[in-house]
Amino acid sequence: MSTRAKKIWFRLLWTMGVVLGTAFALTLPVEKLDLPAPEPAAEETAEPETISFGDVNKDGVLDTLDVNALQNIYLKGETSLTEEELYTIADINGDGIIDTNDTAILMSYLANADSSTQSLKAYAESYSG
Ligand SMILES: [Ca+2]
Ligand SMILES: [Ca+2]
Repeated sequence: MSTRAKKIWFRLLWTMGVVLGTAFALTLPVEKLDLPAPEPAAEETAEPETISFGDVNKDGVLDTLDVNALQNIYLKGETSLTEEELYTIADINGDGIIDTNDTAILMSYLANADSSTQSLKAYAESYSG
């Protein structure tokens, strides 16, 4: 290897060393920085959904519109609910099928139950036709 080649080679290594050394030095202070803890996420201020079970049209109220919406599911296949919601919201008797039995319970609940003291879910569980 000629002297000239050695010089070039040395210079190349030296440059790499400087670059790597600088890069390494730059990473150190960042790691040592005492970063403040991230702000805790803001508390959810949205109102919790009080009515969801049986609120098939999702307007926050249990009424005959939900009976209609329920009927639309099995009569027309129309609903704004996702498949998951169908079975958590619209399957009133929890048998895995959306049908007239669910409408019957919902209608009976609207006609007979005191919604301030009894939830639709509790009513459906005690409903025997
Ligand atoms: Ca509703
Ligand atoms: Ca059902």
